[in-house]
Amino acid sequence: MTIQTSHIEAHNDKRIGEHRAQYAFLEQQLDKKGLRADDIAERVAAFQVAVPSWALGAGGTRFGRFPIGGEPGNLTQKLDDVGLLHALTRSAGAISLHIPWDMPTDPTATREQADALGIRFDAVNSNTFQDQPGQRLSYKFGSLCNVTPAVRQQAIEHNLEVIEIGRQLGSKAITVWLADGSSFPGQLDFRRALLHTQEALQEIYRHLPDDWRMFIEYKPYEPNFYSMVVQDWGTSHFLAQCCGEKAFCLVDLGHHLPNTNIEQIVATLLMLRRLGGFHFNDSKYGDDDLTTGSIRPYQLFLIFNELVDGMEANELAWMIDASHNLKDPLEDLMQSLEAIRLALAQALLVDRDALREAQADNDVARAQTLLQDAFRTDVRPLLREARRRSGAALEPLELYRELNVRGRLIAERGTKTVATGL
Ligand code: PSV
Ligand code: MN
Repeated sequence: MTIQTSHIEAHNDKRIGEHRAQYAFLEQQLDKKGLRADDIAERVAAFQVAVPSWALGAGGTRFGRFPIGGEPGNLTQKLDDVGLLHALTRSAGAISLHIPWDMPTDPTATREQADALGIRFDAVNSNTFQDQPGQRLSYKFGSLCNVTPAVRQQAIEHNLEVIEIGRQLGSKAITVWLADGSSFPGQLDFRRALLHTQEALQEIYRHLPDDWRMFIEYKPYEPNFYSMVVQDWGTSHFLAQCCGEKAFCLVDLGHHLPNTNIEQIVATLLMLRRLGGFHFNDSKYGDDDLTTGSIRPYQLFLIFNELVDGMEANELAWMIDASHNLKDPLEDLMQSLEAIRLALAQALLVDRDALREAQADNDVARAQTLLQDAFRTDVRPLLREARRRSGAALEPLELYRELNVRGRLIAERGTKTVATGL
C-alpha cells in the first residue's frame, strides 16, 4: 500500500477553501500580536519526529495483547509503515530502530528503501533488558551493572554491535536504556552497580564514532521496583559527564514519578548543555506509554515553552516512544505527531519579551496569562498550512480512513502477523 500524490491532492482539494478561510483568520489574529503565521508554519513544517520501530504493531500489557491485524512482520514492512505516516503527514521523516528486534538482514537494501521513502535513521537503541535466543549469559540480574564481569562485557559488546549496525544505516546516535536495578533491599550494592555502569558506558563511549552521540535514558522504576541504577536525570547527567562531550541525557516523558516538573528538568539540562533527546508519550501514572498529549497537553506545551528558547543551540533528537494497546498504531502515531507539533506551534506564540518583563516585575498573573493565551490559541490551521506546504494531507487521519489503509494492510499481510517490540 502506498499513498499517491493524487490521493493527497484529491483530499486537499475538497478542504482547501475552508482551510484558507481559517488560516487567514488566524493570520490576522497573530499579525495583531506582531507574529507572522507563515514563519511559524515554516518552522512547524521543518519539525520532524522519529517513529519507533517497536511501536508499529499492537503492544501489550502483562495481562494480554490484542492484535490489530496487518501489523508489519519485518523491518521492510515497518519502514513501509513509517513511509505511509510520512507521506500522510510529512512530519515523520525518521525511524528509530531497536536492536535486535529490528536487525537489518541487508543494511544496504534497508538504507535504499528508507532513502526512497524520504526517511533517515535516527538513534539506534540497544537492548540488554531481555535475553535473546542463544545468548550465552543472562541479563536477569542486570547488564552493565552486573556483578559478573563477563556479563558486563557481553552487554558492552552488544552496544558496540548496535553502533556498527547504526553506522551502516547512517544513524548518528545510540540510546542506551538500562533496566538494571533491584527489586529488593539488599539485593544490589548501589555504589558498585553505579561504578560498573559508569565504567561500562565509558568503554562503549570510547568506541563511539567521532560524529556520533550517546544518549543515556533514565527511568525511576520498572522493571525493577526497589531501585534503578539510572533512576533520574541527575544520574544520567553524571554518567554523561563521565563519558565526555558526546554523551547526553535522554528524557522520556513517561519516566518520571507523578507530578515531577519535567519542564524544569528540560530547562536545567538545556542550561547544562546535556539535553540530547526526547521520547514523547503521555501518562497518568508512570511509563504508561500513551498517545503524546492525550492526558496532559498543557505540560507538553510547557516543555516546548522551555525548548523553543534553546532548541537552535542544542541538536536534539525527537522521538516517540509509545505502546498501542487499544488504537490502531498508525492512527495513534499520527495523533502523537499532531500533538507534538501543536505544542511546538503554541510555544512559538509565547511573547517572550513580555514574559521576561513580567518575570522581572514579579507579575505572576501576567506571566501566567501570557502562557495560557498561547496555549489556548487554536493553532490547528498553522499545522494544516505546514502540511499543505510540504505536500501532506490537510487531515492525515481522515485520509487514512478514507483510503482504508488498515483494511488494505490486513488484505496484504493478513490478521496474524506480529510486530516485534514489547
Ligand atoms: C523503557 O521503558 C523504554 O522507554 C526505553 O526507551 C526502551 O528502549 C523502550 O522503552 C522499549 O520499549
Ligand atoms: Mn523510552
